Amino acid sequence: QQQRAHSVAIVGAPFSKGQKRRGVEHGPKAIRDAGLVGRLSSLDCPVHDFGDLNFQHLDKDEHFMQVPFPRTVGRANQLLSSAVSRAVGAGHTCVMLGGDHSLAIGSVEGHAQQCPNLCLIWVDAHADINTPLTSPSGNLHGQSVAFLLKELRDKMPNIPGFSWMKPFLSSADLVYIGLRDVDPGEHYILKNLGIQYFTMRDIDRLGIPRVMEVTLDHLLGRKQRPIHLSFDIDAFDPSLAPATGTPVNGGLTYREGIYLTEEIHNTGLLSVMDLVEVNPALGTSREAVEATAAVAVDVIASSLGQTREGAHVAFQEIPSPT
Ligand code: Z70
Ligand code: MN
Ligand code: MN
Ligand code: MN
Repeated sequence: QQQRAHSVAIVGAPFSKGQKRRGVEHGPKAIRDAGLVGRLSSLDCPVHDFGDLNFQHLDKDEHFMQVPFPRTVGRANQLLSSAVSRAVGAGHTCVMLGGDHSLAIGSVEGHAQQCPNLCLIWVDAHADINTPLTSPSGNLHGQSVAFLLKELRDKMPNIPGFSWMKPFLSSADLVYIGLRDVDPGEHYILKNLGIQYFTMRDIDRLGIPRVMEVTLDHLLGRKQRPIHLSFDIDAFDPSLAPATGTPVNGGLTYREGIYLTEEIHNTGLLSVMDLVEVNPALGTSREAVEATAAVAVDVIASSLGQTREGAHVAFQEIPSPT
């Protein structure tokens, strides 16, 4: 029942060029300042904080179609990919702190180098599956999944900065949870590829326990495989996580988010987790920023084994007064 906690590697990714608002590069610091390392250590996880990656902004980086900073985003993801691959290869469960959600390209790619049979759970208000030809904004954080999927290979132009990677994921190996702001092109892609997804309406109808049951059955069935959890903080309701670039009303409750991550922990298969889009510059107050970061720490801890029923890490017996 009680599994031995794996060691955890923390990789900070202070990067914001996948979208147009500044501040999300300070997400890793906000999440660490909210006590991440202490919380994971108290779960009996040996924690290795690899610190923050050092991303370069490339000077000559013209738009590609309407996509800004393609080479800068591509290079950042290449660097992140090798960091995640190294952490997983060393036997750690890896937690990537963003930064914007374009970082999932490198995080999932690096994970797949070590675990080619991984599956992906994308928890987000958004589907992030635009191609450069469907994207209304051009922003790469709204396109991450399109880079990963083999089924979209022929729909993706050659974007400068991304020649180092090839799509590797099948659409059957992906499930979305929490969607409520999906662009028309994205909706067409989801339906056309038959991707399994649960919108907030589905969660209203089924309840989060059933959603997790179907999600895990769809991805794992009878076969065990590593899980990549890509968690965009904007999946939560903005009342809980206001400090983010694109808040959308009607998101996950705190208890839905915790239940979701407890169920992922209980599989024993979580291998890499991204926690992205915490933007400390967008809170209306210091309290709003700290609340957002605290929720981020809570879902990371829950994914890695914190339980609401408590744990007897420090106890082998009930202390006697004598
Ligand atoms: C929109 C786009 C997005 C996050 C916004 C928004 C995408 N679908 N993702 N905020 N985290 O621009 O593609
Ligand atoms: Mn456990
Ligand atoms: Mn996202
Ligand atoms: Mn989002």
